[in-house]
Amino acid sequence: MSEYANLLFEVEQGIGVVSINRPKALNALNGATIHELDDLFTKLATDSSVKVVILTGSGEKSFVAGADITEMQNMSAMEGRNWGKVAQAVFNKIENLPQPVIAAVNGYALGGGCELAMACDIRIASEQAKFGQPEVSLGIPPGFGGTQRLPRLVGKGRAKELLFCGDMIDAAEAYRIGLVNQVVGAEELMNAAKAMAGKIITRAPLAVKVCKAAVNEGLDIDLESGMAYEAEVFGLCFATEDQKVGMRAFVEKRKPNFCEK
Ligand code: CO8
Repeated sequence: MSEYANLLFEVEQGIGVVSINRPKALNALNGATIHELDDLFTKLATDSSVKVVILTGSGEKSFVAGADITEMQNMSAMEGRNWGKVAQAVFNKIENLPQPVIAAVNGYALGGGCELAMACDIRIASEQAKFGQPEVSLGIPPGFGGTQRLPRLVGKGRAKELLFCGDMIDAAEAYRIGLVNQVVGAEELMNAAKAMAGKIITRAPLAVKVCKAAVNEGLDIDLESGMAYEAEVFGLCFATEDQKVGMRAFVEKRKPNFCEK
C-alpha cells in the first residue's frame, strides 16, 4: 500500500513513476496532496536508486485539473498568499530536483495542473491532453508559477493570450507553441515517457544533472554569468570517471558504461 493518500509511487528499472491520485476530483491539488508531493520529492532528491522521475495523473481523464477550488473558495488574502507560497516552494523543488522529471500529461492540465507540468523538465502529452490557465474565470491569476514559467516556455505574447483569455488549448496547439515536447496517442503515453527516461538513464548521470542545473541557473541570470557557470561545471566534469569512461569508449568505438551516480 502507498504511504500517501493522494499519490501513487513505484520504481521500475531506475524510473520513479509518481501519479497524482484523486481521480474523483480530476486529481485537483488540495493541501494534503501538495504536502505529500513535498515529502516525496524531498526523499527523491537523495534517492540514488531513482535516476529519472515521471509525473502523471491517475485515471484516463485528467493529469491535474488545477488547485482544489472547493478548498480555496473561502480563503482570506493572507491564506491565499501563504497557500501560493507553499505550493510554489514545492514546484520549485520539483523543478530543481537533481534528477530529470518528465511530465506525462494524460488529460486536463489546467491552472495548477498546467503549472505543475511546467515545473517538470520535459512534457510529453497524450493526444487527449488539454492545457490552460483558466484562473481569470475564477477571479484570480495563476499562483503556482504560471505567470512566470509560461512566458519562459512559450514567449510573452502567447503566454499573455492564454493568461488573459483563460481558454483551453489541445495537445497539438500546445506542441505548436512549444509548451510540450512531444504528442503521442493516449495508449502510448507511458511507453513514450519511459522510453525517454530509459534513454536519459544510459547517459552519464552527473553530466545530465549538470545540464539541468546549468539550464535552470542560466535562465535566471545574464548570458555572461550563465556562460561562466557553464565553463565551471564543464571543467569539473573533466575530474569525473564518467568523462574518462565516455571518451575512452568513443575512441575505442564501443558503448560507454557510466558509473558515477
Ligand atoms: N478543484 C476541485 N474539484 C474539481 C476541480 C478543481 N480544480 N476540477 C474538477 N473538480 C471536480 C468537480 O467538482 C467534479 O466533482 P463532483 O463529481 O463531486 O461534482 C469532478 O471533479 C469532475 O469534474 P466535472 O464534473 O466538472 O467534469 P467535466 O468533465 O464536466 O469537466 C473540467 C472537466 C473542464 C476539467 C472541469 O472540471 C473544470 O473546469 N475544472 C476546473 C478547472 C479549473 O478552473 N482549474 C483551475 C483551478 S484554480 C488553480 O489551479 C489556481 C492555482 C493557483 C492557486 C493559487 C492560490 C493562492
